Amino acid sequence: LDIQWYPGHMAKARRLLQEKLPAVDIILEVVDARIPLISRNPDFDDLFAAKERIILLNKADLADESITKKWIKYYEQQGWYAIAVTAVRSNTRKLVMQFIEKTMRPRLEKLLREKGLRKVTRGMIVGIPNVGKSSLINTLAGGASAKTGNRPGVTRGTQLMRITPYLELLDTPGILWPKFDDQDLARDLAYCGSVKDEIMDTEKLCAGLLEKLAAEFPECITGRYGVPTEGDGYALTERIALKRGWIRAGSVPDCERAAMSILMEFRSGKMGRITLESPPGES
Ligand SMILES: Nc1nc2c(ncn2[C@@H]2O[C@H](COP(=O)(O)OP(=O)(O)OP(=O)(O)O)[C@@H](O)[C@H]2O)c(=O)[nH]1
Ligand SMILES: [Mg+2]
Repeated sequence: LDIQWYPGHMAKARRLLQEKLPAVDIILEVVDARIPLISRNPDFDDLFAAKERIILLNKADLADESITKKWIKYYEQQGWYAIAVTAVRSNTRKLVMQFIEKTMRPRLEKLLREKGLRKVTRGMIVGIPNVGKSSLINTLAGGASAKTGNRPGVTRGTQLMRITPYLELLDTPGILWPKFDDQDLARDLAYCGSVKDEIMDTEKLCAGLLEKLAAEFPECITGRYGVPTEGDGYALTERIALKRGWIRAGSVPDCERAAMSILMEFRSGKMGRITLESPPGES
C-alpha cells in the first residue's frame, strides 16, 4: 500500500494556521480517539510550541472506553490537558466549555488582575482531516453552521465563530504531514478516514483492515457479518460481499463496492467500539 499525500492545499493550510496564530490564545487539538497518537500531526509541536494547548480525543463514542481512559491518563502524565469527547453529542458543549474555562482560568485571572478586564479568549481548533473539528465547533456554537462531512478535506478555509461573549473559536482545515515514513501508521489513518480514498486502492485498504481486525478483534467481524475470519483480507472481503449480497451480474462478488462499504461501516462504528492504538507501554 503506497499512501503518499502532499497536495498543495496542505502546505497552504499550514501557512494559514501560522498567519492566524498571533491572534490566538489557546489551541484545541482534536485527535481521533481510535488512534490518539497516530492522529496527531507531529508538526504541531513546532507550530504551536508557544501556545496553551488542550487535546480533545474525539469520536470517543467509536473508541473502546477503557483504552480511552488510559490515553487520557497517558496524556496527563505527559503534562497535557486532555479530554475525551463526542463532538456529535449535545452534552459535549457543557463538558468542553468547563474544560476550557478550567484550562484558561489562571491566564484569565492574571489578565483581570493586571488590566482589570476580561478579554475575549480566542481558540483555534486544529487537527488532521476528518477528526471532527467542524462538528465540534458546531456543537460548541450550539447550532450547525460550519460544513461537515464524512470525508477528509471538507473545510478549506478558516471560520471564526462566537461561542460565548468571552470565547471565539476558529475552525481550520485538517492538515496531514507531507510524507508518510511509516506505511503502517498511514494505513491506520486511512482506515479511520483521514486520508482521501481517491488516492488509495480501496480493495487493498479494506483487505488490510480486515486482516488486522481478524487478528485482533475477530468477534467484530463474526458479529457484524457472520462469516469465518480465515484466509487473507481479499478472501474475507469476497466472503462478506457474498453474504451481504454485494454482487454483480452473474453472482460475482462486487469487491469494490464491498470494500468501500466495509470501510464506511468500520469508520462509523458498525463493527463495535474499536481502538486501533494503545498508549505506549500498554499492549
Ligand atoms: N461517531 C462520531 N462521528 C463524528 C464525531 N465527530 C465528528 N463525526 C463525524 O466525522 C465526520 C467528519 O467530521 P467533520 O467535523 O467534518 O471533520 P473535520 O475535522 O472538520 O474534517 P476536515 O474539515 O475535512 O478536516 C462527519 O461525518 C461527522 O459527522 C463523533 O464524536 N462521533
Ligand atoms: Mg472541517
